[in-house]
Amino acid sequence: MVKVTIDGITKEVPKGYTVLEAAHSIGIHIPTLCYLKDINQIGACRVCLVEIEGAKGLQASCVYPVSDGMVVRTNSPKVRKARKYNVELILSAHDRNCLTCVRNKNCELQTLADELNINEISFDGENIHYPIDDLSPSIVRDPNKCVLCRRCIAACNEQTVYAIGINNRGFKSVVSPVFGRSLNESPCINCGQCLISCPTGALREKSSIEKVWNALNDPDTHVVVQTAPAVRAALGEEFGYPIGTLVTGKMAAALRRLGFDRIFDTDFAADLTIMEEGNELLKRLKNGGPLPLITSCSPGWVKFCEEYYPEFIENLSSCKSPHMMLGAIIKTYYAQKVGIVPEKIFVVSVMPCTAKKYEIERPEMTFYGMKNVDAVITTRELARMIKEANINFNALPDEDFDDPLGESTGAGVIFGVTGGVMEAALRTVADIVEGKDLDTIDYNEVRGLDGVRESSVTIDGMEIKIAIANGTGNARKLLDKVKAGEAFYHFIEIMGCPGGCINGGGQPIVSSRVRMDVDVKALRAKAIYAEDAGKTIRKSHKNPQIIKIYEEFLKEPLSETSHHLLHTEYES
Ligand code: HC1
Repeated sequence: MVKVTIDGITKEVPKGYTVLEAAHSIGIHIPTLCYLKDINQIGACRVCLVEIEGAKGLQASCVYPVSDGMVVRTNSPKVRKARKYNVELILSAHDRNCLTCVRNKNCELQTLADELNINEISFDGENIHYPIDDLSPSIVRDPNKCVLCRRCIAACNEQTVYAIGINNRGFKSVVSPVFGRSLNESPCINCGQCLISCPTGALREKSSIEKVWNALNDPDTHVVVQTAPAVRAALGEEFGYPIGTLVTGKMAAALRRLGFDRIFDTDFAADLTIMEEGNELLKRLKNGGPLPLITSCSPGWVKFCEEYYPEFIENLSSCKSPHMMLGAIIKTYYAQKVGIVPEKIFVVSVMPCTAKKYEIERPEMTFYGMKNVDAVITTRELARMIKEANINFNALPDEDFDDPLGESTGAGVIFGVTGGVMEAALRTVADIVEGKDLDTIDYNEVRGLDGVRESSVTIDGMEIKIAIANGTGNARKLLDKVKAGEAFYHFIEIMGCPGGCINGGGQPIVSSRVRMDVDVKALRAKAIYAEDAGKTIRKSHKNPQIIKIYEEFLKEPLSETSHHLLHTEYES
């Protein structure tokens, strides 16, 4: 520990802390812009400047280490003037169309300008107008709103994708893929981790809101919506609920008020995935491979695999992701039940993920020439639609999903957090192999938020080696070990985003300041496990509607119908 005095308060703080962390730990707020805890700590924006006795000039507190006896001033006239000057300079080159910006009221630059009492901008700025890159199916890049903080670059590097960097020099500096290309021409995996790291509106999702309104407004179209497991654990944040509040019932009610004809749950299809993928695992174990079986429900991860680890493509599960499965089931099984031709059905998926927008456009994601899913909106876009429709979300009653594809188990909901697919699969595979309803439901060995987790479970005397990676940076570490022959697993779960879908690129954006205090992933994960624990049925194969759909339609896991509707192939 070292003793520091900040703004007259003397305290002991851990050695190795930065001045920013030390100030924060004693309740003194220093404004920041480029700083993002654990991701970007580079002192580039000069907003967190402080005066340090004995140091030459003002120092960036986010990178300056504390030392014993240090005396710091975070709020002197000199500091305030420098901060204001620096933010004014940033604003002078910024597209200030705040009222129509997707980040209006959730923009860290806007908050800074307000907190620093900036009423006018003393500089003209360069005002170079850059073209907007909207060619990616997932992410729109608007360099006119970029503050060059590099948080997006750090997040992308953390994913080991390296799709973007700084190009050009001086006033012409711009964050973009190499040679100023479009994101669509880069190795971007569409995960959106850049987007949820951006303090402004320089990165946003490609909106499908209009497309969904058009479908809802068409009396000849039967519009069916499904919601991913992780959405319910985060949507409430857009309406002022604390992080980690479950709003499953209000979400279903809001979707009904928006005019969707049926409200189904992707969790049902997560149960269906377990039936198919669990049996695929058993088949591969019996036939000797290819092993490891690697999950394929995260489209960001699948793209990463194709781009960087094509030798593992044969290991990917042939199962389509749950929402794609549900799309196919809605347009066949459900369509037959309600007597509507599939061409008249429009399926909307509400996802915590920007890569799902790309996934639905993949040629592999069709069946009998039809698209599985017609539109994907993110959690944030759903919140915008609810606000646009003037629905008082907080006053809504809790309502249920519709039958028959709204019924799900605890196993389905835990898909939303890293380790969840593995745990759900184990709950079912263990019962199948042992031929009984086992008491084991919670597999605590696969839970947690560590980037890579390895374990083994013994089922009916057979040891199954398993591993879990979340975030493609961690997937890389794990796969490199497998490639080098340093590790062997039968079954691997990989999710493209750190923490899994709860932290997907389509989830509500939490400011850098809040992220200093709160483990967003842990709180949302807790909500997901709470929903699981509260379910009466917690194993996928016990879902009555899953049993029924196999009896009435699919016949058995890995059947011919399953093969046509629920499985796909990836080419190397
Ligand atoms: Fe996911 Fe999935 S859990 S991919 O991780 O398998 O996005 O939430 O919907 O499809 O079920 C995401 C979440 C989601 C699918 C499921």
